[in-house]
Amino acid sequence: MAASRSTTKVVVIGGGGTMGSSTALHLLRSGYTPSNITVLDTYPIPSAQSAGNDLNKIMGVRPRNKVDFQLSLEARDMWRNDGLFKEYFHNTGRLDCEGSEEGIKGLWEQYQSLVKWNVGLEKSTEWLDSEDVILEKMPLLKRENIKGWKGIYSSDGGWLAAAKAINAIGKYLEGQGVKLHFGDAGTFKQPLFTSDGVTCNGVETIDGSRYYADKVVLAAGAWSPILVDLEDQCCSKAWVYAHMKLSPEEVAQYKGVPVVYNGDYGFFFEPDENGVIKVCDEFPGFTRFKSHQPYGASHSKRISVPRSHAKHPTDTYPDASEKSIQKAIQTFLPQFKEKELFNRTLCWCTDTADAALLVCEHPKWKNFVLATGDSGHTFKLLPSIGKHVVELIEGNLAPDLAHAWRWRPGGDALKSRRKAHAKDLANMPGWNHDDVAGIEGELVSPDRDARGLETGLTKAKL
Ligand code: FSA
Repeated sequence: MAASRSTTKVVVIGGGGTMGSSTALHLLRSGYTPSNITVLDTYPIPSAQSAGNDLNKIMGVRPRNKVDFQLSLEARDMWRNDGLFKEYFHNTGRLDCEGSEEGIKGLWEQYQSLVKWNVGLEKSTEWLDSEDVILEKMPLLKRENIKGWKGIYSSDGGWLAAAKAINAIGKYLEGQGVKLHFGDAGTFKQPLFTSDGVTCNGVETIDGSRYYADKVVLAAGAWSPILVDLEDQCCSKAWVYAHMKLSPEEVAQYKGVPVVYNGDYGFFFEPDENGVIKVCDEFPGFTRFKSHQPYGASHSKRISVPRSHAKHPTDTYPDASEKSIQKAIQTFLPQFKEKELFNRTLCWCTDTADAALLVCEHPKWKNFVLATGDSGHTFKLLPSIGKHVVELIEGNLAPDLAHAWRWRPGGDALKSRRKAHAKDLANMPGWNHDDVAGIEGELVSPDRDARGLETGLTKAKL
């Protein structure tokens, strides 16, 4: 195995994002030769259009099954102990609360599933049965806003400095001599195949560059189902956030508070080193259905196409999101309800029907490996997920992981495990701030190549 690791060439598409950067890291750590690893991304690491390029993400063990459980513990261990990652884990604790009957029932089930494993979570996890005990954990909440709430407090949770952690991987990859290509030279156009037409041996990017390899990994997050036909197994959706800035006195008050989450309102994090708090609402996501033909599809189909905030920096989020973010602020942080919000942003993830990852070899294209289907909860696996992608590449992924992450068309990724269907951005006024002169996006009719992929101006703006 050692010899073949040193000679095997791997291309990672979307290597500037969460699953891609982790894959490149674990290839290096497994002994692959740096110059045999090629990372492609439209943007430098951390890719500006990756969901992982964010101020913070929630950390905490919230397994839905045994596979999730093992992965979460493995990742938690690396966030705590791995030299590359540990400075990005902020162990402030995590407070999940619910106020509705249904929400409390779900939370109680979650609590029971956490403590049943007998691996220490019963010590780090507390059931909070009243407003009083919730306020003990988070005295800055207002009693009148949390009437009837119950909660789970996880002392092992907190938040992850997401973009910084991916950036640390990027710097390491660069320092080790991994080949990095960004811009048009890093933007996927199509897989390349040997003369049998089914064995993938590389990738062509939109500038015409060709990168030949033994294995190709597609880890393009929300862009994955746009680039390659995934037979509707992934549905890309946007979630939103906004930032607010606290004064030094306010920062002093809020420093070190746990991440507070409520499924009916959203969540927020302690201020970062610049006094910035990120606030999110919680909802089933926004789709953006368009007619589009991913590589491998025989015709154009209706598919939710992400729109890169990086390429559309004047976009914000729908008017409806402003209302729900304000509602979250009034509930969690009422004293800040007059604060100016900035960096209102859409952030794209891709849901599978059962919210498990899609990490498998493409059933028709040998050596073309998928590492996608984040379903909104994969950032916490940044330190470790790439290890399992490498196991897949080497043909020794554990059977339970291989089963959970298998190619499995047929489910409803649009609904996924959400409470309701996602609304489409076409029906959500207020978010799209294209130049009215028609230079941007939708007003320009796209050039299309033979596969129907948008090319030229609008391709670059997907
Ligand atoms: O890891 C976690 O459970 C945090 S989820 C963060 C989030 O914004 C979700 O709240 C949202 O529903 C979507 O899945 C995107 O990620």
